[in-house]
Amino acid sequence: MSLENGDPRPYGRRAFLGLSAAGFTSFLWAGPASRIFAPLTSAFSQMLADVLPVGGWRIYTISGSMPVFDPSTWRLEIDGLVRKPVSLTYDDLRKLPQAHQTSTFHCVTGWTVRNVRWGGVRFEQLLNLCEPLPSAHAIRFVSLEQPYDDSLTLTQTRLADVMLALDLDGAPLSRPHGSPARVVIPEMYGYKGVKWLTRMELVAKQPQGFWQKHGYDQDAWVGRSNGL
Ligand SMILES: Nc1nc2c(c(=O)[nH]1)N[C@H]1C(S)=C(S)[C@@H](COP(=O)(O)O)O[C@H]1N2
Ligand SMILES: [Mo]
Repeated sequence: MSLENGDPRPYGRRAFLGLSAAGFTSFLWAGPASRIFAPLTSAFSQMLADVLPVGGWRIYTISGSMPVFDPSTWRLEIDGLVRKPVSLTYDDLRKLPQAHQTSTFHCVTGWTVRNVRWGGVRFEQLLNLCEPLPSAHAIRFVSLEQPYDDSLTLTQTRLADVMLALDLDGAPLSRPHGSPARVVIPEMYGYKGVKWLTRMELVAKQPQGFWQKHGYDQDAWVGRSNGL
């Protein structure tokens, strides 16, 4: 998008890391080494990640802190353009039909994790509960980590391998990976996958999400968006 507009700013890996270094600090929390090395700038943690055994994942936050999941207070609010706003507990989500898949994860900065095993709930289940109004066109996903948000069209949430993940590689999501719930859309870059999800707002028009405000494409198709 930026290239078509003749905008010379270098989006993609360099700009992403540049923004992080400028203030959106990304920490490497995954391994024991994180206790020693955090806080670090994103660029440096990325270098370390290339040599440390963290299973291919780089743990990203925009705030440098990670929300804590408390099952007694956590809720997933589904509201906006719906007939029935709902407020779901973690148990409520677990009682819905659970789906499983293995897919590849791509971050726009260039790293990939293959054969990720996700478990969780298809969005169809959640849409059945809240009954979107005809005017609803997209879902805005809001993180407990403010101000991180992003959105998908309803059509995108109905792709066969898109889900609200609760499990990663056979275990409930860990805190660094976004416990208790994160959005998964393997066809798009990882920034569309909001971690520490707490709210789904049904909207008529897709708003600019956190990374869109910094120049990244709304549709983050792997290999086709301006991340390259
Ligand atoms: N709340 C929140 N969600 C987020 C991010 C973030 O910084 N904060 N980073 C996104 C990006 S750019 C990527 S690549 C993935 C990284 O997932 P991981 O931290 O589990 O490796 O989370 C996505 N979801
Ligand atoms: Mo990313």
